[in-house]
Amino acid sequence: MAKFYCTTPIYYVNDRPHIGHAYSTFAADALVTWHRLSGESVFFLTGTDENAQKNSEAAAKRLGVTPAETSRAQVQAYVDEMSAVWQRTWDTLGIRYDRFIRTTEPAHLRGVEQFIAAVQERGDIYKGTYRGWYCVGCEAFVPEGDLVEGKCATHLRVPERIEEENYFFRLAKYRDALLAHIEQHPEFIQPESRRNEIVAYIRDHLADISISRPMRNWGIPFPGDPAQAVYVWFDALGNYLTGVGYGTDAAQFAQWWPADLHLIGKDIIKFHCALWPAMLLSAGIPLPRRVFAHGFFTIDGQKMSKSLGNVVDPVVSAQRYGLDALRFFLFREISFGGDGDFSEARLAERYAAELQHGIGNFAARTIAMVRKYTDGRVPAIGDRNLVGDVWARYADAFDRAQLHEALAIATELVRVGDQLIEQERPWELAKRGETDRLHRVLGELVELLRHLALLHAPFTPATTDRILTALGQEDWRSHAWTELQQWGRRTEGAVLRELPHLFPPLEGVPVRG
Ligand code: ME8
Repeated sequence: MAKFYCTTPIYYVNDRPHIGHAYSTFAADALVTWHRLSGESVFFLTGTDENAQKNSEAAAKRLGVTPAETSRAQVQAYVDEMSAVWQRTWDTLGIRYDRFIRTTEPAHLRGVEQFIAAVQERGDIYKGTYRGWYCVGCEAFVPEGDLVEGKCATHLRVPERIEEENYFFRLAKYRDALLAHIEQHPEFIQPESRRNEIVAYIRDHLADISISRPMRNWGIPFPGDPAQAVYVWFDALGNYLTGVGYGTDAAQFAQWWPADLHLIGKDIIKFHCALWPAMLLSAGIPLPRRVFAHGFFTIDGQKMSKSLGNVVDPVVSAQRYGLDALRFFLFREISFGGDGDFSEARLAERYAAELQHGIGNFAARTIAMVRKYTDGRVPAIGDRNLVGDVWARYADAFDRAQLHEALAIATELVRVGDQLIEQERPWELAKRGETDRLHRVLGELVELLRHLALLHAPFTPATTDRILTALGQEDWRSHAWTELQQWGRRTEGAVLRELPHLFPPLEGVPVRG
């Protein structure tokens, strides 16, 4: 059986999840749902990145003391509490992950130790002196030439000046091997535009990298030298291995590795497409099959930031609009892979036009007409296939991780259904007593609605369940997806149930103007 092992970034716990984090996690959930429904065995990993300096700074800030004054136990208590917030958020948002990994877990620590031992054995770690800048916002060493007026261009803060002895990883040694791998595996980095960016970076800028910092009160002790802490990215990237048993469960690891897809945002592509594969090459571990970097979105045209006060809490948005509506909006509005914008006014517009008056209306009308004209019993469904090549195009979009395309294909069926209703006007057929034709049309509408509900499953799972339950198909998950995709007679003779109001009108939400 084919397997699909998919990961999200593991998020820092120095703050609560916002809509950007939810976007990556919803995307992974949609992709994983598609693969799960396709009958593949799936492993979906997400979690929290806890050994970062920025987490210990956040803990100190919360306590109102300096980082130097906080104890390891205090930082641990903080990350315990915050990690639980993240996990609870994904639970509230219906994310069906298989494992939620925390990088402070003993199993992760063991795996990181084993990994570093393998890299050491290869002769790829040496002691040297690092002189330069470290940005805690990036959790990265910043080349002098990248500073703008002495500040990190992303975080607009002056980085820490560092001059210290620490351990280095021979990253530059892997330049040619990385370039060869990328050339031989064009699918490794997607979208393509990002691949070109990474190739240029590897070719022109790859240099050895410091992978330890002096141990303060936080981080994983460097094996054999507890006065140093493992550089956070060197431990965090390893979560993709330790999350499926590296260092603790060889059978599980053999079952899932290599990862089929690392889903990330474009901000962390260098770590995932240069440092990470080089680390794996050094340790003698096969590389992941694919890294897909989606774009970043702004909020009403502005960068999301605490100081602007425009940070969108996904749980609040889901409460206001409904979880399905939020997921639907994100993948309708933003091309997956490109940058975009999130705006509540646009969300409200799409909600009204495409959910309330689109899917909601079509489903309600179809079911109401069957209940009215045939006592709720689904008439015979003819052989005229009204979905055409929709499933083939949809599968192709998913194979390319083009989530917005897949969803756009799903929504096409609303138009097909609405047109059929307008052309045939079932109420007039009923009036004229054209029963055969009326029944044929109603059968086709029900079958269209069934396909429409299935196609929406990765995006609006609750809506899919509601529609399919009304069609008497509540056991749909126990059927093979390929069988469900056939145009056919599954619902013939079923007695339709009442459909709950799928997308009631929104009250008190902003309208553009
Ligand atoms: O970088 N638009 O964690 P992080 C879209 N711990 N996506 C966004 C976004 C936005 N405006 N803002 C954030 C880290 N994201 C590391 C990762 S992995 C081994 C370690 C998403 O908490 C996007 O997926 O800063 C981005 O890559 C991620 O959040 C960064 O999350």
